[in-house]
Amino acid sequence: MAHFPNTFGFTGTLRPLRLQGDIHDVEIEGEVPAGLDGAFHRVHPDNQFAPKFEDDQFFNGDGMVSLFRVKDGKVDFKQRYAQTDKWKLENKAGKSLFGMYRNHLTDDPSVARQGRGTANTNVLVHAGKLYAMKEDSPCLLMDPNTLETFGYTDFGGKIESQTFCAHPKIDPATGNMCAFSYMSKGPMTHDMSYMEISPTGELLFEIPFQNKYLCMMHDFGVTQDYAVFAVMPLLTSMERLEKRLPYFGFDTTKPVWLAVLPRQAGATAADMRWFKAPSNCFVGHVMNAFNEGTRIYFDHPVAANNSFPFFPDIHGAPFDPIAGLGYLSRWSVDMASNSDEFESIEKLTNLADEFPRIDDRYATQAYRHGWMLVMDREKPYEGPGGPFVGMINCLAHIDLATGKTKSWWPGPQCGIQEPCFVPKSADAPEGEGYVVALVDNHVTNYSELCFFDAQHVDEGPIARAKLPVRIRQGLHGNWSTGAQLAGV
Ligand code: V55
Ligand code: FE
Repeated sequence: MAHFPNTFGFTGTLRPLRLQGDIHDVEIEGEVPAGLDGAFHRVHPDNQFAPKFEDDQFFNGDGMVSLFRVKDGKVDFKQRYAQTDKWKLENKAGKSLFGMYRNHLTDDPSVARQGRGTANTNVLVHAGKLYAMKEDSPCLLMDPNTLETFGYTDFGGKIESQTFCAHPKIDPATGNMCAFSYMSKGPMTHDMSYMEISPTGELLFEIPFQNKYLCMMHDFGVTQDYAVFAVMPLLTSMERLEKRLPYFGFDTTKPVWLAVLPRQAGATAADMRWFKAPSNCFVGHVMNAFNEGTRIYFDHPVAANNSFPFFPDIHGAPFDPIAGLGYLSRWSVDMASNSDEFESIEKLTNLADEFPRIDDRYATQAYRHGWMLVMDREKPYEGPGGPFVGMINCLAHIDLATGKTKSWWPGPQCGIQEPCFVPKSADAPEGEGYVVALVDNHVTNYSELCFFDAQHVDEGPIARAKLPVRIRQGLHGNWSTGAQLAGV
């Protein structure tokens, strides 16, 4: 019998969904562009069974993958669990066996030393497979069309790292997947690596290096010539696990670094440069990065202090929701400089934002268009709220050439999930196309996959695929074309 905890991580907007199923030809309002042929995959954490610990993190839920297949103006919906090793062991037992978020000390002895990965953070089609990713474990492969799970990959036995990030980038120039790992040699190791995977899914090279300190390494930047890592003190330690503290805690007294590694098969840790940020801060998801010669630009929301209330200050400071708001900023460093100082820091918007996205055909390159979710505290909210939900309430487009933003608010009952840009055609100019995003009504409990004209999001959706359920708050997702789905 399932009894989920009566805590805010499992009730209200964060009530588990756990629904696997199919809806053929979802009800549409408006018109889905007839020329669109592809799929939007996205994922959210959704515990298969009630958690062993009432205060467990939202981030520990089993990956639930949604697929919106778009073709001929129609949308088919499919949702399945990522069947990780953890999911299979627990499915067999009929209950949770693994304990708290990333704390193996809290696991049932029957699953000692078994993989704890949940594949709950990002899903992306590459080399004909759906890569389902969680940063503490290897990359899980699924069928992009059926959502059947194949299992973890070691890229043909070649990968040294035991983990794989949840934020790889595809370099449009080579088609390579650029990725990294942290705690690569197991929990609490300082080892990291940068790697590239070919368009056919072969590991091309892997460059090991050591991190400055043991912290969350969630996202990174890739330019044509460099891989860029923002290192911030969202720290962890064995001691925290032993004390059953939240896995990460934020330290406002430690420096923030930007580490830059040349993207070459022969590069080593000795080629890496470490630039010191002028002050402690919280770095969010990466919008894009690019370089002009040795000068590197790295765009991402930056907050004055910790953005994660569930990973508290290690010195006991109370969470500050205002200081935790991030603002898209451009950091610049120069590999030709002899100092470890930044060249410049530029705040690109006054909108508090997160979940930045681009036209991915411009990943690693100079670019003009960005999309992001905005936290507009002036807007009213009528739902029950919770971590991430209720506060993220607008979708915005930013034109980085002019600094102008356009935004759309779905109303007081709704939240929005991460947007994803879809080009109008393979050779359309940058930013010409659509943006898809799930809009969740926290009062009626229905979600809609909304389609926007990418540069006119302020005009509201041009079409809505209306689900008869509300999809739980998720993390990340990506668009793939009909050709990619066919494995071409
Ligand atoms: C994040 C999400 C995670 C995680 C670590 O948003 C960082 C950041 C869904 O899980 O494990
Ligand atoms: Fe993320």
